[in-house]
Amino acid sequence: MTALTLYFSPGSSSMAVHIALHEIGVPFDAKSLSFHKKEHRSPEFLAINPAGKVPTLLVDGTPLTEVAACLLYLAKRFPEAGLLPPDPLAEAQAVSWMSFIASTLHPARRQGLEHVTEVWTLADRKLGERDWALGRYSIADIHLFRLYWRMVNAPAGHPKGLRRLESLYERMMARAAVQRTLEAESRIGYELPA
Ligand SMILES: N[C@@H](CCC(=O)N[C@@H](CS)C(=O)NCC(=O)O)C(=O)O
Repeated sequence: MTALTLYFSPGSSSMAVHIALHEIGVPFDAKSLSFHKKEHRSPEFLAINPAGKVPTLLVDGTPLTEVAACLLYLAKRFPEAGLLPPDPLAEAQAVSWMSFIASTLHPARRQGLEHVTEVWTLADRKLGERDWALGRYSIADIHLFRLYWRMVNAPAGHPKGLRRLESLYERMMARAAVQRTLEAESRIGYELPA
């Protein structure tokens, strides 16, 4: 049995890994860190992840960081959960989506609404008429959903009329693992910057 500990902050990037753990249904230790209390800057946490960021997933005591890496690890370690199609091209497409999400969508917010609209319109087009990013449900959808959820729930404006992303959002919100994660994280309380 693999011992898993997730360091997370409600509503932040770590939500994607939290959802994946609930999808898999494996036991894990959940450790919530408060940004307001600067708990991710504590010497204890910096000793685990010197970048002081969540998600950080401890796998049998070894820290794993970055949403994409945590999701890929979980999907491959627990293949029975069906979070990653088994063929190499589909796996590469998942990595492609998650690289795009981490390097293009995630940092866009700091560059203003015009840039946000540009990159999310691109994401909507990339999705095309598929229900899911890879054609079937996968870690790429979990990663995409968390960032989209963050954007539409932020007080700052966000692009409207992204039909395909809106319907992916609805499909994600209907999933038990997503509802469980949102309930658990909102119970602790979101600390989302504007
Ligand atoms: N590229 C990282 C981004 C992680 C990240 O930015 N985490 C934020 C929360 S959304 C964080 O921990 N920020 C705390 C800080 O930077 O001090 C990933 O994909 O995991």
